[in-house]
Amino acid sequence: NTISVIGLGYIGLPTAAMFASRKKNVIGVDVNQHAVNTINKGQIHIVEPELDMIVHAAVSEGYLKAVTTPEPADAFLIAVPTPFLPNSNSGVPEPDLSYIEAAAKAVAPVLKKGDLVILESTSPVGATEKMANWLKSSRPDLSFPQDSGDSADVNIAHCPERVLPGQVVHELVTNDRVIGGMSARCSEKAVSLYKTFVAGECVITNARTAEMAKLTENSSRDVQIAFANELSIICDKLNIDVWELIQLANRHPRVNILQPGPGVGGHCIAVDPWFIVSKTPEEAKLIHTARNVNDGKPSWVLSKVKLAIVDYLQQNPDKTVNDVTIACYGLAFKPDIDDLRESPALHICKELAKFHGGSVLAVEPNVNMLPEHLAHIELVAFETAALKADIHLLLVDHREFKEETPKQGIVIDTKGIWPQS
Ligand code: SAJ
Repeated sequence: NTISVIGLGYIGLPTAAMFASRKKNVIGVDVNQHAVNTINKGQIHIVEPELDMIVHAAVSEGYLKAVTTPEPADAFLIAVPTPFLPNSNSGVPEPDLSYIEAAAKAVAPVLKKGDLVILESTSPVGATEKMANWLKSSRPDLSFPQDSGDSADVNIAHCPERVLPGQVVHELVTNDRVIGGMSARCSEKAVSLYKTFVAGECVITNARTAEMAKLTENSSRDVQIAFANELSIICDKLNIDVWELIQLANRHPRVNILQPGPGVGGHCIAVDPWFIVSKTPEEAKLIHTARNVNDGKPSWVLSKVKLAIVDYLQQNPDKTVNDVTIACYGLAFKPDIDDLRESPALHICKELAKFHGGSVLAVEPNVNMLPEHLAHIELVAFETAALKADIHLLLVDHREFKEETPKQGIVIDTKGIWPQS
């Protein structure tokens, strides 16, 4: 049996590699020629612990190859991005299904009777059915489950990925899987495919519920983080240490508040709730508000920095604003990773560099150099920033920052890891 994975990114490549590690023949497909070439050399183009070894073994043993155009297989897993379009007419970001549409149209010509097509990409409710319709319109000679149920020629399911970046290899095996078949037979076929490497339980539902389950998981986290972020703003006004407060409240046996921070980043939690809001804008009030609370947090942090600059100049009347050095500690979207994409910390640092006339330094122990478009931000060692800066802005609770504290200057700690002055 041959398995084809369409989209060799953060989810597709590890998934392809897991099947290959179980001695399945896997054809990975990606439109990015550089990614395809890198994988065929047994290397990886993304950062994920342990993945390099698994891909290297899979390619050198001949179980995994990468191509740019789909080839016939027995199962197709689609793991392409589903970004959102921020400037939609409704004012609410709308999901962009064009990558799924392109993947479906690329796979359609090689589909044959008995094949299984699984959508893994995080998708708005109804996307699996849309994908099924794109396949159907390209292949009128085959029958599909939206018309033929269990007797369809092609089986289709939605099985959303739920793995945590940084722990993908482990979580792919151990997490439970939600299997949303468009018919009972679709679900059964999908379960037996995933059982190749999934040790967690494969729980069967329908495609729409599976789509909503994934969106619900990430929206639940977003709403809970928004609660913590709102608390942090309230506590700041009331002169209460929010981290002490949360620790105290969490001693209650049925309370478990998450941690505030400079905002919510990453490619999932700040995106997926919009898929619910855009579908049901009237009903999704809390989910919508939570998104706004979390998206508003970086501006609140910036306003705190502006107040700190005023404070500093009052304490140092011989200085002007251009003499004030600000250091940002952490640029990644969460602790102990090097991923700077969709990062509120990076956004805050970039905004500071734009409006502040004095120097803005950045400390990011997980990267050696900044990409070219960030060349105006000076990357320095912790010791340099701690010594030089007048205002210290802690943005990410990286391991390294828990071990050292700046000894002078004004501290703004968005993660509550440095002792309060
Ligand atoms: N964050 C806080 N406070 C917290 C926890 C997180 O501010 O208490 C922030 C982080 O700093 C980060 C953002 O939230 O900026 C998201 O980080 P995360 O660790 O919560 O999640 P992701 O985006 O790395 O991965 C999530 C996971 N979903 C859930 O935990 C429900 C993962 O399992 C999903 O597979 C992934 O989204 C995805 O691909 O959808």
